[in-house]
Amino acid sequence: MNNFDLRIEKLREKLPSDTALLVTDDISRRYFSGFASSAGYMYISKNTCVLALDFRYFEKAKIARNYGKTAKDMRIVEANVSRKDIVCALLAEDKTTRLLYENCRTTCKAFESLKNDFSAVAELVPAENMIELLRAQKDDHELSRIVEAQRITDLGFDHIRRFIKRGMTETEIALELEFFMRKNGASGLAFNTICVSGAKSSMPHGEPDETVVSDGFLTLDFGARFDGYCSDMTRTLCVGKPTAEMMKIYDTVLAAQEAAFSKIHGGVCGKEVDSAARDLIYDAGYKGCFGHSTGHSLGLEIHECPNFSPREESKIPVGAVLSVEPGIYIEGKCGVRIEDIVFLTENGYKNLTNSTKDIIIV
Ligand SMILES: [Mn+2]
Repeated sequence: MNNFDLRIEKLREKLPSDTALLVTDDISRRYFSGFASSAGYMYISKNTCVLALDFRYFEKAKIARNYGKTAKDMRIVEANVSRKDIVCALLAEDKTTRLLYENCRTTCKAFESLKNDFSAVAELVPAENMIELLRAQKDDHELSRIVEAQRITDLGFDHIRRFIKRGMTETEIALELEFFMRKNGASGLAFNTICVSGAKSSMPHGEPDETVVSDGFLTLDFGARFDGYCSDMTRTLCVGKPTAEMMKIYDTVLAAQEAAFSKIHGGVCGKEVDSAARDLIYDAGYKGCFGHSTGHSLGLEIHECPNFSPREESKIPVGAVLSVEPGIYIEGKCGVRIEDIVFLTENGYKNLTNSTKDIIIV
């Protein structure tokens, strides 16, 4: 049994005996099968696991399985007849009439197609967040990929902090960072790089453009992708000498991150971590200047559940990987965000980000 087989086994523990799951989402399918494709589906029941792929992926998947890169206890079939025919035959074999579907990841149109295909033979049951709950706890295979993605990201920061000069454009800096990470092993980006300077740093999700970098903060929020897994980090640098007010903002964000860290351990309630950071920022006089959550889970997707947010009532499990990214944003003026990613353990956490947080003055 490899990691993918174990994920399928964990899912089976949650599946009622008379129920099968139809996995249609690209990410969910990759999570259980180990194979990435832009189309296809999986049928998983207590006794059966089938991955159906079209001609474009069939040969590639067979090779991947021969190299041990996919689940072993899984049949790979070529989808050369309709999904309806293949899945109805599997349902009949299993004598199952309840089919779970990914209601959180199904469009209205795709749901119509599910109804057309299966409502005559099975009851369609929403899976709700069953898969997402499993994905919240990363296994060693996943953790090693996130660690490697973050290693490349840290390397990228070490490079770019020396590269940045007054007079460059934001786009120029973002491109250099992205090219460097690709050259150093990233298979792609986890998300579009944020590189915002001066007054634009007040926009948490501002985009790099032809703005020329001059005096003020410069926020870089970026991440490499490695074998499908994301990393995520933010550092705010200062171009020119920071004013006393700028240093106060920077130090407050740093202290807020420390306050969040002090609460983190496996089983902590998500909103408890958020309020540690948020209260510190508000108490320092920046109420209304921190309008996003303190952190989010990440893995195959850059934003996963659960979160460190004011609305997160659930307990964050051991094995979860989340960002810790408080910020202060003063509209029209400036902004600071500092972000690391952490792996939750029984008694605390391990910080997976290794870059310095001392203010860097360019
Ligand atoms: Mn983030």
